[in-house]
Amino acid sequence: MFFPSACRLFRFIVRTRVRMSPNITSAPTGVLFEGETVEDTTIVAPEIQKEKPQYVRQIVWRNVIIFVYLHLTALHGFYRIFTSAKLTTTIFAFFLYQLSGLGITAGAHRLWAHKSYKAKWQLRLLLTTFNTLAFQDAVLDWARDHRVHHKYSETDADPHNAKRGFFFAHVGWLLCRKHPDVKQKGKGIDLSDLESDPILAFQRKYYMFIMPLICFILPTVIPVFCWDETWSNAYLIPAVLRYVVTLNATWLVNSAAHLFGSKPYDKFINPSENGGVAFVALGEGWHNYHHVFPWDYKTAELGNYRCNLTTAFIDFFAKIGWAYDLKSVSTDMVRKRVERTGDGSHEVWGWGDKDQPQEEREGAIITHQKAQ
Ligand code: ST9
Ligand code: ZN
Ligand code: ZN
Repeated sequence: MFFPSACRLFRFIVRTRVRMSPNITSAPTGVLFEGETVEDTTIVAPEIQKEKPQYVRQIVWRNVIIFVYLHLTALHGFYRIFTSAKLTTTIFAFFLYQLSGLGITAGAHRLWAHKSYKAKWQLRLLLTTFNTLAFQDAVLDWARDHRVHHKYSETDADPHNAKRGFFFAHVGWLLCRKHPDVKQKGKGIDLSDLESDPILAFQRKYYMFIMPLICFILPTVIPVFCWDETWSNAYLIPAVLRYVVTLNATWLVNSAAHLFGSKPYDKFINPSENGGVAFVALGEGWHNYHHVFPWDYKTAELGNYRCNLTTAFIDFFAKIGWAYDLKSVSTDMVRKRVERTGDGSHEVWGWGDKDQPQEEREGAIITHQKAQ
């Protein structure tokens, strides 16, 4: 038979060439010959195993201490609201919460991380100031993590992977070193658009000077000099309490809005529609929609500003020309997606929606009907 003898000849040639090679080692080739068996299957795998180091959670105790301190101090501030602080101080703190929130929602999130609209330098400067007031690290770092979050959602490469539980997604991810996958996958994310913005480069370069000034010093000094508040109340309420509230409102988007709520647009993903989170996070709780259409500047399908102050803010600046190229999703595109992957909880989008009740169709008044 030609075929077996040809095989034997080929094997002989290969083995002879191998023996003759000056660089040959005894390392296994992984190629099996007739009659050979593999005794230990793991022998071909070590190189592959070495590539992916085993992840061991490493707690950053410095961050644990700082966040515990901040939260306890914020509680003290909350107590002072009802005991000794002036009403103006509390109103001021609330106002700063809205401004710092907009620095995250309209700035870091919708403008920079998602490019869902464009902004003139005046608005970018304003948003960078608000963003620094929020102290969630430089926009460049925030947007890098957030782009990774969207691209690798609910995997080890997601910085606040909600599959690791509510606490990890909420704050735990800031208390330990990142999973190596976050850094590895993050390296593939294009940030050239943000790196070329001089305002963002300035913010990152001088962050450790401007952040303490805008986030803590000014909110403390203004109430003392403008309406005679005490130093401690000014520090505890508009500086620390306001900062901690804004942080938790933001973190709820990663925790609660990734775990609780309906999924009218895509039932196969974790992010959900959560009205409570949308309320505290200035319109960022409509998270099922947002993960399906991350480039919509409204981060929601809502046509109104209820629970979406950020959209009102962007629309206002679009009116005066500082915001432009606002991107949003057409009703038809939404409808198709709802029909394809929604969980059935989507509100009726209009006439003919599959969820429109029959009695509504029959009872509707249709005027000016076309003559038969
Ligand atoms: C904060 C952020 O709270 C909150 C963000 C929440 C996002 C929510 C999004 C939801 C939607 C929007 C809703 C808005 C709602 C707003 C409502 C408002 C009312 N890719 O990070 P390091 C590399 S911040 C590629 O130190 P460690 C890179 O080389 C609070 N590479 O990692 C980097 O060096 P460099 C205040 C990456 O050592 C190097 O690794 N801030 C990536 O594992 C080291 O990076 C804090 O408390 C990546 N994605 O440490 C600080 N990441 O930067 C907390 C890293 O020079 N953070 N690399 O290029 C830390 O202390 C540390 O980051 C750590 C990890 C301990 C957590
Ligand atoms: Zn998310
Ligand atoms: Zn997003």
